[in-house]
Amino acid sequence: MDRTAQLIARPTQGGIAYDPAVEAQSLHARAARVLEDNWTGASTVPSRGLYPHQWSWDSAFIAIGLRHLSPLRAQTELETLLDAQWGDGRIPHIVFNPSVPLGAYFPSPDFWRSSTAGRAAGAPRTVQTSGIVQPPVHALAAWLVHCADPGLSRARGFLTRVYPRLAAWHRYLLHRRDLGGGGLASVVHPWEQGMDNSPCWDAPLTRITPAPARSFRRADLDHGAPEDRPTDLDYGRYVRLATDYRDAEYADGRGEFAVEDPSFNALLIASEHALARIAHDLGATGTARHARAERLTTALLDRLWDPARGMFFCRDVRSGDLVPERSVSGLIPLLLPTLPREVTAALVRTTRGPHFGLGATTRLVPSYDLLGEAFDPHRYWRGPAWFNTAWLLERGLRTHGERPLAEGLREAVLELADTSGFAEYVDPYTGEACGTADFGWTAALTLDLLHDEGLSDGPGRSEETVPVPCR
Ligand code: 9WN
Repeated sequence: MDRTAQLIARPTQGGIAYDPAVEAQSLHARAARVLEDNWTGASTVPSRGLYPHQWSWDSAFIAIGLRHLSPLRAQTELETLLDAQWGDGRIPHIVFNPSVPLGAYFPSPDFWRSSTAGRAAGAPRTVQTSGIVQPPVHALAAWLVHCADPGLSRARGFLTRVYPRLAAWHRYLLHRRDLGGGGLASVVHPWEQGMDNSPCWDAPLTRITPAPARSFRRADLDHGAPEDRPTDLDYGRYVRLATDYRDAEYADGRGEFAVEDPSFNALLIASEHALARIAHDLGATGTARHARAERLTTALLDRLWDPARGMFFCRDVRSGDLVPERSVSGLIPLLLPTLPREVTAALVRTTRGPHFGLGATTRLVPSYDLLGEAFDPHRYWRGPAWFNTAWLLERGLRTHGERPLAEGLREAVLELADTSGFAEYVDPYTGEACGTADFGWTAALTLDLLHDEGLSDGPGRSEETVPVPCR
């Protein structure tokens, strides 16, 4: 029996019969239990305590795992999120659950005031949301969810209903968020990129006057270890940026923080390829979308690639400079199928090299440079390893034919998800659990990798010409 089978259901003595009590303890069953416990009836919370609402990119990753348990629930997860989309196309980073007390998470709905401050941008009236966004993993997730059960998807008109919304979402990012004018989307808040406290934001954030500490109350410190969470100074800056954006009625282009990020844009490109496949499934050609994805890939290379350092970097749009911090974000474009061969080869070298140590010094790829001055193996996005970035890199390595490295990473994800109790993140060297336990995307992506065995890969696979398997 191979390792995956053991993790799905550990056999009793003799390896033939399955004891249900033992099976109930299997990694698969425990991951499914986390998703069941975090399900609220229409969507899944990242964590019952720390993050008790629906988060945008969490839901996309969660749907990718949920499709193996219930394709219907996975479709519903994405549909619930898309029901909260704004008229201008943005998908908000949080959809608030009205039955959760206001004090359970900060910033709460009364801070964002989406239905009033967001009116000009077309915020929905029936549901309260934040006004910022998160990385566009959604079209990729929608395609993978469709592939889990195309019959159910067609019977429910899933792709027909989500396609125009996803297209509007990409239009928003490509038109309203091209703040640098070079074709890439910018984030206007560190929370938008998803790696909140990354050292990449330190320099751009120095321009921001923090909101006074007494003007807000952090709820995150009630749950996480304070020494692992962002500092009060950083939080004051996050609050100031969000306040200013809200007070400008969420109009884009005026704020002092605007950054082009490699991972955010790589996910947009991957999702644009997925939208092309969705369009194709609905009877269109998808060619224009693949072409747009290629133009975006060229812009990503032109604006964010550094050949000397062998990885991508953020560009601070307000100063015009690249931010010289090495973040896992700069490796995630490996996900893209049509990068030049020398770029993918350099990315693989950097991933294995001293700054990230994959297959050498680290068990999972750290969120930030092991040799960077700001490295801290436990502080939020300043060194620990997250499971969603590992999943994206595993996919990228496999896309480019790096099978042994991909397999090693997959095995490490499964083992550390198991031993850490589906931790939010782990120490990249030791795998020690950090943050909250029973974290939604950790469980979901564990399930996905458990189901992933035996998928094809290969160098130079073109998503445009090869009939793409549903992955
Ligand atoms: C702010 C929910 C989210 C993730 C982010 C992660 C963290 C929120 C916070 O939790 O961000 O959005 O309060 O720190 O950084 O990636 O989506 O799991």
